[in-house]
Formats: sequence, structure tokens, C-alpha cells
Amino acid sequence: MTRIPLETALDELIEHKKRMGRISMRHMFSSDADRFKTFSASACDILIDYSKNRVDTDVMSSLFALARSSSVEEKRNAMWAGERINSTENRAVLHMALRYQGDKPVKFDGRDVMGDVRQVLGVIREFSENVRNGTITGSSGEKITDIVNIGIGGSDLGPAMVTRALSPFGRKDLRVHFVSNVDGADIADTLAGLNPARTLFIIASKTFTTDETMTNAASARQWLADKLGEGAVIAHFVAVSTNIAACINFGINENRIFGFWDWVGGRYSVWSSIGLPVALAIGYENFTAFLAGAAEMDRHFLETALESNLPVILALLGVWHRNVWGFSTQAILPYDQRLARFPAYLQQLDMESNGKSTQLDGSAATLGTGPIVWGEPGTNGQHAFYQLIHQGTDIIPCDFLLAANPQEDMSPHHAKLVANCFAQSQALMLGKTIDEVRAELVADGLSVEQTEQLAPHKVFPGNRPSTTLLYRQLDPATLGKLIALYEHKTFVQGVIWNINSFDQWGVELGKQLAKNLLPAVQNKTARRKAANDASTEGLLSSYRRFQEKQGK
Ligand code: G6Q
Repeated sequence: MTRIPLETALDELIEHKKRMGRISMRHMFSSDADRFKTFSASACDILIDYSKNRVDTDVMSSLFALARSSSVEEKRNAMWAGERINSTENRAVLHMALRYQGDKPVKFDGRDVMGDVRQVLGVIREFSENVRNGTITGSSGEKITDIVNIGIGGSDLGPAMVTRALSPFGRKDLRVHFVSNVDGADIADTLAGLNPARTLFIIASKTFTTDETMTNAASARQWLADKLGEGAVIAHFVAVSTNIAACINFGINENRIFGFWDWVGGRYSVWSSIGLPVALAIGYENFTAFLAGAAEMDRHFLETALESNLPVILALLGVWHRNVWGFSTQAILPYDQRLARFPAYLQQLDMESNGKSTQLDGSAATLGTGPIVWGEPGTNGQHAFYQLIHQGTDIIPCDFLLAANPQEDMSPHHAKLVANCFAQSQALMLGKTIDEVRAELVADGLSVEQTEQLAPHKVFPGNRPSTTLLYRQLDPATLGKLIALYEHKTFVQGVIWNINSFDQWGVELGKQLAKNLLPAVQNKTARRKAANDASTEGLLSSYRRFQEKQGK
């Protein structure tokens, strides 16, 4: 199918916007008893209610046509066929293979990758079970009680978010910690409470060159060697990497290196051996349920018509908001405390994937691409930033996420959580008119003058978009499905925006400049010819002055 440029497709959507601008969601709900039925979709035990968005069937059919003319189906199939769709890095994008449950070959460069995938899974199984049952111990034979994962970005956010989300499936006597920041506070605070004889470090780095991870790994190694002796290092360190030589060079036993492949992007790697801390925390069986959940969503994504395809629906709503209405942010609001790191995880997934301004052919993007993704769990956010979502001058599309069943049987907590979640999307949609406010204030006994003074402040414009994702319970399979859902949403949007969602060149410049600046930061006394801009030089000398004041 010939690709119709987004700009052309937008003309039609802009006409729809004009029409939708004259109708409120309140009106659409009151005039259509079937609105929820029409604009909700279910698959894989997840319900998506998108009826509280400013859409009608004409809008949705233009959006589905846009997806078709952008070759979403062809590109989706190309990804699964192992084509090198990450063109700027000349790599395939096969994270779906990591969780594939079927028996067909998954080919890359003519070779089935499933043998390698299953072999590594077998190694993860054996290792995680042996740590959990005490067969693998520390150097002095003590049982491992604490695991410290040292990694950053894609080698941290996934396992950290998942381990927290699935904590009810963990064990009290096996704690997993995550260290990512090069700020020494991160590793210092983590090591402070640990017994080295019972601690296992996982150095997680695809490249095994990332400065933050290597710095933290060196400090951890030093800490352990100081406490237990150099000879103990080998028993307390394992690595997850594609760079085997560098791991061996660090002092890791060759049998304790868990591999993965070039075709697994960092932010898509929680399904690979980067998920080792998850398998250790919740056990291999639960880890495979997590993979199987994602695989179920993959099947749905690959096999379902666009009109009922959950990731496609989410992606198109995002395009509608971003490119037609000009909304530049997207809030992720889990009413699920254990998903506290889910917004941060999606922030990386979405913003690193689609925060691009160059199209696949190298030309500049002419329309907005990835939105700013942010969020915090409800109900906490209600007492903080929701004010702006309800009454601010910017409109912020919200995704609400909610489990129908809690892990804890603690009435009335969950009922209150659910009522709050539903109430927020209702309030955003309905708003409150000035007449409704006036009537309330008069009923409360306020004078006419007081009422007129106060009323404008209590008006809610309403008509603000939100989508609710309801799932049965936050268990390993469901979490796998939710992550895969958002992965595919991100992919579909990248296809529509004609960008490469799988590279991340935007993180390079800062790394390069930090490397250049390090000698100047470390060398306090040497007089150098000013090599930097005035602001950077000013910051460097102020930094030195503060250090001197501290007596350094
Ligand atoms: C993710 C990115 C990035 C990466 C980190 C860590 O897609 O590529 O977040 O995961 O920079 O890289 P290493 O795993 O190589 O240390």
C-alpha cells in the first residue's frame, strides 16, 4: 500500500476536529446509550474504555484508515519477520521472540533464534532456582539473601519496575535492590544495610561499557573485596551482557554470564536475561507467566484487525491528541500503588523510542512526534497535580489503570480506590457548568454576591479526554500484557510518524560532553585556557569555590 503522508491524512482529521469541537462529551453520552459499548474494546483480559475521548465512529474510521495507509500492518509483520527495521543501527527488533510460546521458527538472517532464546531461559531457570533454594551460596557458604542489580536505563527500569509491581509474588528472605545512578549516594545507601557474605551482584549492561554501571560495579567490587577478600569476588558477581570478553575481564566466571542479543533493544529487554532479577525475586514459574502474558498480547497485536486491536486503538488516540488537537503530554495514572514505577518505565519506552525529529529518510519531521509522558499513582496525584488536569490551561489526555481485584483483602481500601479512579475520569468528562456551581452555592446558603464571586473558580470545563484500562488483577501475566500493550502502541505511533522507534542517538551528546568535562571537574587547581562556554566555565569555578569552602 502506498504511504499517504500524515499531513494529507490530517486534513480529514482536522475537519473531524472542527465538528467534534462543537459537541461535548456530555452531549455525546446523553444522546447515545451505546457509547461505552461502541468505544470500548477487550482482549487478553484487559478492557479499554476509550469512550471518554472526543471521538465518534467517523473519527475512528479515519484514524484506522490512517493506520492502514501508514502501513502499520506491513511494518508490524516486518518486525516479526526479523527484518532490520532499526535502520540507523542496522538491527532487527525481535523482543517478541523472547516471550514467544509457539513452536514455529522465529527467523533472523535465515536462522531460527528460538534455540538460543530457550537455552538462555534454561540457564536463567537453573540459576534462579539454585539461588532461591540455597544451592548457590556466597563464598563462605552462606545463603544469598540480597541481590543488587547494577544497571541503568533499559538495564534497570524494566526489572526494577516489574520487581516492585510483583512484590506479592516475592519472598521476604530474598530482597532485590537496584542501583543505577552514578551519584555515589545510590550505591552507598544500598550497600549500607547489606551483609557482603549474603549479597549477590548482577552487573547488567548490554554493552558492558556504560560509565554509570561500570563505576558502580567497580565500587561494589571494591566493597566486597575489602570485606571478604579478592578471592570472594567470583562467587558474588554475575553479569548480563552481550559483551562476554568485557565481563570476563571484570572477573566474572564465564558460566555466570547471561547473554542476550543485538536484536534486543535496551528498553525492550526485560524479557531477556536482563529480567534475571525478576526471575530471582518471583521465581522462574512466575517469570514465565510474565513472558506468556506478553506473548498473549503479541498474538493479539499480530493477528487482530486494527479496529479491535488494543495497541492500535491506544496509538491512534495518541495521534489524534498529539497531531490534531495539539496536546503535548500524556499522563499515565495507575490506580495501583505497585505500579508506582510504571509511568517512569513508559516514559523511557515512549520518549526514548518516539522522541525524534528526523524521519526514516533523514528528512525533518514536520509534525509533532512523541508526547511528554509522565505520571504518578492515584489517588496520591489527586492531592497534588490533578488540579492542573481538571482546571489548568493545558489539556492532558490521561490513561487510568486499575485492577478489578486487589492482592490484599482489606476492605474498604479497594472499593475506595476504584470509586476514586472512576470518579476522576467522570469528572474530567462531565466537568461542572457555572449554572451547576451557582445552584450548589445557593443551596449551601451563600449570598448572591458571594456566589457570583466564587462561582467562576469552581467551574470545571470538562470535556477532557481520558482512557481507562481495567484488568483482572496485577499478576505476572497481566503485567506482561500491559507492558507489551504499551510497547506495541509505541511501535504503531512510530510507524505513523515515520520515525525509527528503536534507536536513541539523542542520549549520546550529553555522554560525550560529560567525558570531556570530567578532567576539568576533577582537576581543581590546574589553570586551563577557558575551553567552554561562559556558563559552563562559570559553573565550574563556582563548583570549585563551594568545594574550597568545604575544605577540599
Ligand atoms: C535503551 C537504551 C538505554 C540503555 C542504557 C544502558 O533502550 O539503549 O537506556 O539501556 O544506556 O545500556 P547498557 O545496557 O549497554 O549498559
